[in-house]
Amino acid sequence: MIGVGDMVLLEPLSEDSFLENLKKRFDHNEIYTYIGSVVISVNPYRSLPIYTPEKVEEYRNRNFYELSPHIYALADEAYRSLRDQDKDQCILITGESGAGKTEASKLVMSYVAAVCGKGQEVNKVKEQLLQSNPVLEAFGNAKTVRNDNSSRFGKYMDIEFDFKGDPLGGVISNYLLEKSRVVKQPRGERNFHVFYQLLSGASDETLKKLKLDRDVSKYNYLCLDSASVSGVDDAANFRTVRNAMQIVGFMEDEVQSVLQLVAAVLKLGNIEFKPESRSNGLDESRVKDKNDLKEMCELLGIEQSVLERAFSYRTVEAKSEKVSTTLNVAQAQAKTRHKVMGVLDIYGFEIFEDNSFEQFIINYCNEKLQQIFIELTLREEQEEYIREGIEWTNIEYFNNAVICDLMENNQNGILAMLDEECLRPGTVTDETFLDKLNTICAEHQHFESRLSKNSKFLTDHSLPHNCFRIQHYAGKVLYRVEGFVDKNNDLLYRDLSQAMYKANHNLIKQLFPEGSPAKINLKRPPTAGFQFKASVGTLMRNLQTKNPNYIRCIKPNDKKASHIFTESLVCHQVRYLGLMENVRVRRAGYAFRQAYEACLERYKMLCKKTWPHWKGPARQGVEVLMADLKVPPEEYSYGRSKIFIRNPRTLFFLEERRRQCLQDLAALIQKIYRGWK
Ligand code: AD9
Ligand code: MG
Repeated sequence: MIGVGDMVLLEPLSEDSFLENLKKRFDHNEIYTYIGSVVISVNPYRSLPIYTPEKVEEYRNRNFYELSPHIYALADEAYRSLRDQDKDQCILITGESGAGKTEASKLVMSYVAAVCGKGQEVNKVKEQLLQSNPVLEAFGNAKTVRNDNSSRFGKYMDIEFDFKGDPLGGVISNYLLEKSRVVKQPRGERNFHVFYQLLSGASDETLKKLKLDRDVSKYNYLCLDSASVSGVDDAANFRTVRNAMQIVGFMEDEVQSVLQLVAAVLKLGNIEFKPESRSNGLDESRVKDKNDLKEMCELLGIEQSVLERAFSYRTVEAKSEKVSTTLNVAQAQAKTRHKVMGVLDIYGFEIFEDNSFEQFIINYCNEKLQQIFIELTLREEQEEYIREGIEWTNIEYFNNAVICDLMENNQNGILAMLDEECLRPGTVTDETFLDKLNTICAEHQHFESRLSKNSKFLTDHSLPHNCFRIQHYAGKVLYRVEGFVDKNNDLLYRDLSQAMYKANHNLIKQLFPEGSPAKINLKRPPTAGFQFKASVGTLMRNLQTKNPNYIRCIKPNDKKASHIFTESLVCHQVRYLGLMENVRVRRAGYAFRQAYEACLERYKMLCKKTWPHWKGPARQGVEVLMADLKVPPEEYSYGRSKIFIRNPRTLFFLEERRRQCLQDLAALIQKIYRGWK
C-alpha cells in the first residue's frame, strides 16, 4: 500500500499530512483514497489501466476495506446493499469543474452494469442506460477553459432494479442547462458539442438535406478561435451519438427532427437585423438577408411571413426548455416496488471573475448538497453516538444552513426577492433588485454589499457597484447583478412562441406548448429561479430517503495535465469540501458498526461458545465472541444496539477468520461426502 489508503488511519493527522498522503498516492497512480466509506478521487488526466474487466472481477462481492481503495469498491458496496438489504442508494458526486465527476458517474454506471443481471432483455436495458451518456453530453456538454468536456447541466439518474437486482430502466432529470451558451461563448470556449459533431461528422447528403455548410466559420454561433479541441474527434463522436440515439430508442424520423432543429438554430444565429424607419418616425427591426431565414423556415415547416412578423416586433435569443428523458422500459411492472440507485452528477461550485445568475444558481445547489452532506454524515454520526450512549467529544463543524437560508428563505431570501422584483409592476431593473437586496440583507453576516450595515463589512468599499458578495462555505463569491432579472424571468415573447407553435414540425410544436392558441390566457410561467429551487427541493427530499455514498472529486492542477499536483489548489479544495472535518469525525469515531444480532449471526461460527446457537441476548453473545477472539478491548465499544469497531483492520481480521472457517467447513463437507460415496 502506497501511503495510507484510509485517511482515518493517518498518523499524525494534519492538513499537511493529509495533502502529503494524497500527493504521494497520486504520484504512484493511486488516485483513490478513503475517508471511511467516502471515496476521494484525484483526476489523473490520463487513462490508467485500472478499469479493466479483471478489476471488476477483483472488486466484485468483496468487502469494502479488503482491497486497495477504488471507485469500484464503493459501487459494489452500494449495489450489494441495494440488492441484498433492499436499501435504496444514492451516489453523490461533488467537486469543481474538471475534477472528474462525470467520469466517476460513468465508472459507477459501467461497474453496476457489469455486475448486475444477465440475459438479452437485461443487456438491452444496460445498453440503453450507458448510451444515454453520449446523447446527453452531445447536447449538454461543451469545451470550457476548465474542462474540454464540461457538463453545462446537472444530471440526476435513478436506475431502477427489480427484486433480484436486475436493471429495469432509468429516469433522468436534468437541471438548468446553460442556455445562454447557444448564443454566446466566453473566449476560448465552444458551443455545445453537437453543432461541431454534426458539421464534421454528417455525410454530405445529410448536410445538404439540412441546408448546412461543413465550414464552421460560416456560423455566427460557432466561435472561430477554438473550433476544434485537441484529442477530440468530433466526426467520430457524431457517429457514436447517432448510434447511441438509436440504442436509447429514438426512431429514425425523430433523429431527423432533432438534427433539423440543430441546423435551424445555426441558421437562426446567422439572421441579422437592420432598423427600418416607419412612417410614425419609429424604427422597426427588419431581417437583413433573408436567405438564412428562408432556409430555417423550410427546415422547420414555418411560414416565413409568420416568423418574420414575430421577429419584427421583438428581438430574440434562442431558448430551449428543460428536457427530461425517460428511459423507462419496465412500465408493465410498475406496480411492484423497485429498488433504486440514484447517481447525481451536478455542476461543481463555481467562482469566476464574473459571476452571474448561472453561478448563483449553481452555487445555491452546491450549498444544498453540502448541507445534505453535513446532515447525513457529520450530524448523523454524532447523533448516533449519543443515541447509542457511546462516549463522544463534540466536533466543531461549520453548518452552512444560514447561507442556504440567505439564498432560499421564502420571505426574504435572495431568490424570493428576485421573484418579487420580477413580478412587480412598474420599472424593474437589475439595480432596483440590488437596492431591494441591500435593504433586506444588510444585516446578514454572509451577505456583503457596499451598503451593508453589518459592522464587519461597513468599511468594505472595494466592492464594485452593482455587485453583491456572498460568503459561501466554499469561499467568497462576487456576483454582478446584471442580467439577473432577465434570466430569472426567462420569458420568450408570446408572438415568437406562437410562431414556433404554428410550425409544421412535431418536435418544435412540443417545445413551445405555451404558443398554443388554447393557452393564450394562461398566467406567466414560474420564474427560472423558482423552478430551480423547486426541483432542487424535490431532489434533496429524494436523496434524503436513500443511503448516501460519497465521491469527492479533486482537480490536481489547472492545466488539464497529467502528473502535476499543485498543492495550493488541492489544499483549497480539501478545505472547502470539508474533508479534514470529515476525517476528524470519523477518527473520533469508529470506522465500522453493526447491530449485535447481525454481528453475532455473521461471526458466531468463530467461537465454540456461540456456535451453532447462542441462547442469551445478542449483545452478550458478541461480548463472549470478542473476548474469545482476543480482540483488544480498546478496539471496540458497546453501544445500546450496536458494536462499534474502531479500526478497519479489526474488521479484516474478523472477515479473514470467517473466510478461513468457511473454507475449512467446505473441505470437511467434501470429505464426508466422498467417504459417503
Ligand atoms: V464539470 O463540472 O462537468 O466541468 P467534471 O464532470 O467534474 O467537470 P469530467 O468528469 O468531465 O469533470 O473530467 C474532466 C476530464 O478529466 C475528462 O474529460 C478526462 O479527460 C479526465 N478524467 C477525469 N476522471 C478521469 C479518470 N478517472 N481517469 C482518466 C479522467 N481521466
Ligand atoms: Mg461533468
